[in-house]
Amino acid sequence: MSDNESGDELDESVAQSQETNASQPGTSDDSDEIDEESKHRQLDEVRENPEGEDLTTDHGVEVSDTDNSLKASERGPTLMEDFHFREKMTQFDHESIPERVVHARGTGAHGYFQPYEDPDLGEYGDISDLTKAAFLQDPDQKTPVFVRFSTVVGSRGSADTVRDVRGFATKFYTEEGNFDLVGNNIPVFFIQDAMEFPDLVHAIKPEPDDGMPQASSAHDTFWDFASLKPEITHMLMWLLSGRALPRAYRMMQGFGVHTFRLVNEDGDSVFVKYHWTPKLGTNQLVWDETQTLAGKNPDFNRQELYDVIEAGYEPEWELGVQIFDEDEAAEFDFDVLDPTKIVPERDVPVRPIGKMVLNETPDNFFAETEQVAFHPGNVVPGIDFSNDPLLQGRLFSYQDTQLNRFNSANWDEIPINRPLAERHNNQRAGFMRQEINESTVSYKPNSIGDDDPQEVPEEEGGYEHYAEKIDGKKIRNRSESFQDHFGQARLFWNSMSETEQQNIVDAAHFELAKVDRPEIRERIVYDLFNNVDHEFARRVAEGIDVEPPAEPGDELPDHDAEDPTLSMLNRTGDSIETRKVAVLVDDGFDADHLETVRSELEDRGARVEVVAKVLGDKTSADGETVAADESHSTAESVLFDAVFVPGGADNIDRLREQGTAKHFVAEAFKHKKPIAALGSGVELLEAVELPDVDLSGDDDGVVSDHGVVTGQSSDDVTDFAARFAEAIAAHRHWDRSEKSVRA
Ligand code: HDE
Repeated sequence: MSDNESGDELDESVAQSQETNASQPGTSDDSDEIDEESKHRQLDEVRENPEGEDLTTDHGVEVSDTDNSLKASERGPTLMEDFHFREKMTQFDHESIPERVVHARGTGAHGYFQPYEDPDLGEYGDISDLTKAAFLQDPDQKTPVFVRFSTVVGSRGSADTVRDVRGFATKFYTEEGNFDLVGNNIPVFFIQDAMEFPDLVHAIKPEPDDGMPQASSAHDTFWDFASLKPEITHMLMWLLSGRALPRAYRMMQGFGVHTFRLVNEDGDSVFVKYHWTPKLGTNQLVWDETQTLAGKNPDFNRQELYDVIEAGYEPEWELGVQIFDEDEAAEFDFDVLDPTKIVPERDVPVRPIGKMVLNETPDNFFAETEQVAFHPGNVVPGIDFSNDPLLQGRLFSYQDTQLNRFNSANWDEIPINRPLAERHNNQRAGFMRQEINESTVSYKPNSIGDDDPQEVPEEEGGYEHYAEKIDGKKIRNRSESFQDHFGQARLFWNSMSETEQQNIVDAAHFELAKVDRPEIRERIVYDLFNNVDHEFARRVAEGIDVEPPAEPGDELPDHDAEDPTLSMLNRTGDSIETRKVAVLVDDGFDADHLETVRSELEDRGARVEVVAKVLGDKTSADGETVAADESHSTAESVLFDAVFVPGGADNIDRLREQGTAKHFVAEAFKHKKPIAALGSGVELLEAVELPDVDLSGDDDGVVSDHGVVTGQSSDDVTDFAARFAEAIAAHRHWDRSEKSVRA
């Protein structure tokens, strides 16, 4: 029996549940106002919790034995009449649904969106002059959201830390209906027209003959396609950069990619580009680290999202908009309808309008994360589309793909997809229809039902498409204004720091070295990269057995423009909140070192874990005990952002004998992570022989060199911890590039 339904209360509970269904979901408290909790209240109506309950069939019959099928005699065949067996097995046989054709692997979280507080900020905050969208107006209103982050290429069970674009899809449950902002963490796309999407995806997915490689672009068919599609070049630059290796979902930007429209009460429209900016900075993993992580914890990004939210942190992004009108758009040297282009922030700054906070993980992965279905066509009054041919194609594809995933047009009735806004129309039927629609008629016009439900005039909230004037010939072509394929790829390259440029070259070496056919590698170097930057093309060529081009490409853009906002190293942020720090200990450690550094880092929001060779209590030099959170068999440096070695002579004698402890430090060093050691802890660093690093902290007070922070036991441990925190905030210490040790 479910929660409050004991047998003799049945009549009443049926009546109650009918009443609940009749009122609109999420508003069963009789209020029309949407608040942060509205979606949770709506979901509460379908929650089931087996705690303390009896086992039943799907039809509510209590089950006496769920381990043995019903047989004709003790050792005889199973009987067809065993309804419990049939139901259990049928449910099992049908419990998988098709995975998403792209973005199959993902994870999600609940939260809210809130417009910024101060309308007096003028240029910032208040955008009521630009859009009438209700959820963007009131700084006191929190609109519930569900966000799903994803990789694109890999299948549902693939690793999180592959080189790939990340999806960043947000469903806003607004009072005017659902608005889905289905974006990515990279602001441009591979292709310019939706017609090319099946070809792109076929090329990048595992090759059709052998189904390999999984979740990777590093293979012949992708680079073959790329080499024949110069429009892809700008996207390739982003894909080869650290953007494709995010440290965490909470540390990546998001972009709407396309140009959209905002429309105000008067029907005036401006163009808009959406930006999500993470509060914790935009940070990446190191390539070698991503590969190790894919084995050590293929769920790394998913796990982290759950870990931090469940530990009480609330990942936050700022929503910003770039606004420009048609006249301004006409002045740009690219077409704003071309999704392979950004609107550079140096030309149109991003204007912050609100924040999104994620604060709750799903209760059920399938019901929420797997079944959430996004559709860029879900817009609310005040938000409209542009004619970007990629966006236009998406407006068809997402609805269509949900039919494939859910086998029914009623996917919008599934709890996670259900709007909080009221829904009334003449759609009545189809597979898995949930609603019981009460009226006699299901058509319009009708006289029997007073012609309800009624259309709503635009002034009263009815959605009206922006009345854009269109005048032209029906034509299948690619606009001339979409033909500059290298200008912004060059802008991106020029805007990178030397470290980032080197990372791009290294990534290209890996990707293209995986391409067997030399002619494909050549085309990439000569037809694409040599039109971005001649030196870049030569550097790539040298690593992949291609003759470096002697001359720059014919289409090399005639500019050296830069935009510092494009460099991730300008966006690392200065917070160490949610960074994960390992403390390596064994018996005999210095408890003051551990506790002071731990509390200093935790005060700044970091997560600190004690790592020892084996699990169990470790005893300090003074006889205090601390429990190891992880052992060397489960915790590797790749699972942490930084490592600290406290002093204690016995502690270090023991750690020095542990290959795994030395490996931990060496690997962290190789991955450019902050490392800190106090007092005799420095001896472990010496034992690892970190190249070219000043470890003199044990003589000269606290020293921080290339992200390695060392100090003497007599130093102010608080000050030492502050220096370590600075090194952690810097995230990765790229100046170690030439100094890596082989872990
Ligand atoms: Fe998607 N895309 N896409 N895409 N996309 C899907 O829809 C598609 C594009 C994006 O977490 C699919 O429900 C076409 C750009 C995200 O559930 C599918 C084209 C951007 C997600 C589909 C694009 C995206 C998807 C697969 C080119 C960034 C995951 C399953 C015309 C602005 C949503 C599904 C989630 C998912 C089609 C291009 C983002 C097949 C045809 C550009 C974040 O409908």
